[in-house]
Amino acid sequence: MNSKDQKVLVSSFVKEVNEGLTAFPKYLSSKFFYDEVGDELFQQIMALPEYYLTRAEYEIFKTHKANIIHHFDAKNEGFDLIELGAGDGKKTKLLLEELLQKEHNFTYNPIDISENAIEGLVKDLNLEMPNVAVQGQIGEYFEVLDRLKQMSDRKKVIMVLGSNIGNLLHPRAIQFLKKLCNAMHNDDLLFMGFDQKKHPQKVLDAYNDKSGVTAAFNKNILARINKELDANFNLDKFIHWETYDPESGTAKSYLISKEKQTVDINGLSLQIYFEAWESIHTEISQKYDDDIVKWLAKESGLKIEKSFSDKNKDYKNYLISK
Ligand code: AVJ
Repeated sequence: MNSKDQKVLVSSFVKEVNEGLTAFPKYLSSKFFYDEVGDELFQQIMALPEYYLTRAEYEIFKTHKANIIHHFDAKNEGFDLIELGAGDGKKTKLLLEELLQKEHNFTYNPIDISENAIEGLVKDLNLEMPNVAVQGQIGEYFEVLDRLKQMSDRKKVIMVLGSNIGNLLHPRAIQFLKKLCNAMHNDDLLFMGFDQKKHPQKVLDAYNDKSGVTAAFNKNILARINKELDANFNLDKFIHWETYDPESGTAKSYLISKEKQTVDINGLSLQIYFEAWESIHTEISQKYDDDIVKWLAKESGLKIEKSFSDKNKDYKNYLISK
């Protein structure tokens, strides 16, 4: 990552940790989960029996890859595939393989907030698929969008997989989609994953697995503050807590202080007080249905062209146009 990107990310971490932990009620942004340890824990989450999302999307790609990539490049004129929040790219590789096999002319541009993830993915692809033109970028969604417009004037297909959009509450999701719409030309496409509403227990289990990986993932944000901002959070003094509201479709993660305590964040010259059972809100994972996705699209000047679902109907990918 170039040093400017690095500085932007570091300063947003400092600023937002400061803001979130001095606010009432306290919060931290889930985008800060993904350092090296967080990336590794998220890999473990994707392999958990309870975390159905990754497998569902993988199944959709396996089953419908020919149809999906046909839509990406229906005119066979070539295009740039841009992926926001690419992570390890495991599911995307299914599509890349298919694109290669059908001899489409394309480039792949993965973008992620984690430098570690992007470096790994680019290295990986250069080895496994040397014929794919890959260009990785580090950045946050909203900031990267401003760069999108200036990219080539070929057709663009922008992917946001894994239900990553679920980290945004609807008003922010609409802001994000509007920006995407604004960066798109008429022929460009969005291809997005939206986790669907389902039995509330299944959602709760996915975010509160028996083996405690998700708890460790959530608490890692405190470990990261300890490391990067010279703080002394005792992780054993917090519990991971998950809620799901079937009416709004919003799953929320919290860290809850088991006792009254004080934490020093030396890097911010800050002392944080916790009452017993006070919470830090760390993540939302929104669940959707067709009506909600349709509404989000309409509010953002977009329309749904097609959707693909897994057999269980747990998860859907939507092709969206301007
Ligand atoms: C990567 C944001 C889609 O919300 O399902 C997994 C992250 N958090 N377990 C999700 C996550 C806890 C994940 N996203």
